[in-house]
Amino acid sequence: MRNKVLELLKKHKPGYVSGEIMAGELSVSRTAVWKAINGLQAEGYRIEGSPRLGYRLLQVPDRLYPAELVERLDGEIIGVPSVKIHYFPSVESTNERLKTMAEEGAPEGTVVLAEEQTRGKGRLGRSWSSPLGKGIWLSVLLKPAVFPQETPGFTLVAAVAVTRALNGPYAYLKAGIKWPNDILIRERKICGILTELKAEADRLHYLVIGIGLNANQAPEDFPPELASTATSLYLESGKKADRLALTASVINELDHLYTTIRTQGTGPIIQAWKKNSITLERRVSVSLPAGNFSGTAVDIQDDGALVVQGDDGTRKHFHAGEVTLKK
Ligand code: BT5
Repeated sequence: MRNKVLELLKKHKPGYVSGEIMAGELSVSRTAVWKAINGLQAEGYRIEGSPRLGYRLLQVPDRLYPAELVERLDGEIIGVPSVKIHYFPSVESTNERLKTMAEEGAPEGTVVLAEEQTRGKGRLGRSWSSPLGKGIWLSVLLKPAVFPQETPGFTLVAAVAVTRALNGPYAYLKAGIKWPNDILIRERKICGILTELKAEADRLHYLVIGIGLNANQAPEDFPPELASTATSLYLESGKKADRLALTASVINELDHLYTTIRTQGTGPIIQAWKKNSITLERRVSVSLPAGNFSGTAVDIQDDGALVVQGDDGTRKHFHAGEVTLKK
């Protein structure tokens, strides 16, 4: 009932539709329509009621409701059909939740979305700040038929997908990828990606790709220690970001690139990654457990490794590590 009433309101948007007409079309009582309208208003839909004209939908809420999202999806695997999208007002970590679901047999393309994470995770046990309603905290389950060694390519896919989604409405902000998968604007982090996997030596069971994208944080929404290193689309553009539209375009881009990597391999992904990279041709320092290595980032290989040419001319390949961009 809720969905059907919403559908009718959307069909008539921006105009009114009377309670009587809705009741007639849905073969229910006007009270039932009125109850559904009340329910939608409680969910945050702004619906205006006029005694003479009926109801009209003014605004969908700033929530990542699957029913809203699915209207904007055009892929084939990720979040399609909509039963694969799982929405939570609050979770500890969307990655953790999705890993549990994967263990219980969730299908490829399952998506977990949350308005808030109470224990959002970064890499290596670090934490990810995920305040309520301010960002896009999302995880996607993939089960590509590849060897575990091939998984870095899929992390690159996620980084390219996010930059492409940003480059639609926010091309002027020039978001770029810092190896391996941070997305920065004006050298401040706007998005982080955490890929987790379950595998045996020669078989990948599944990949959980977690994406944290800062959308509408104001300065006070960041913990003090991130004040000078993190940013949000709101801070960069001065306008409130449309989280629904952005989430849909991240998922759509991911879906398209996932098809690309499976049918054409990593070649086109690496090309796209290089195009959006802010790491190549920069002076970098790579920190490793054994110490730091400084030089110029010269290339990224098909397996995702970063090639750095040291000051003495030697070239080193990095499959993991932390990169600092130097001025
Ligand atoms: C990452 O780790 O950048 C991966 C972050 C992945 C977050 C997503 S959200 C959905 C999914 N569910 C999860 O639980 N996680 C994923 P790393 O490269 O280790 O960076 C972590 C560091 O970034 C922290 O130590 C902070 O310095 C900084 N940081 C934390 N929260 C941030 C934020 N919201 N924006 C920018 N920087 C942040």
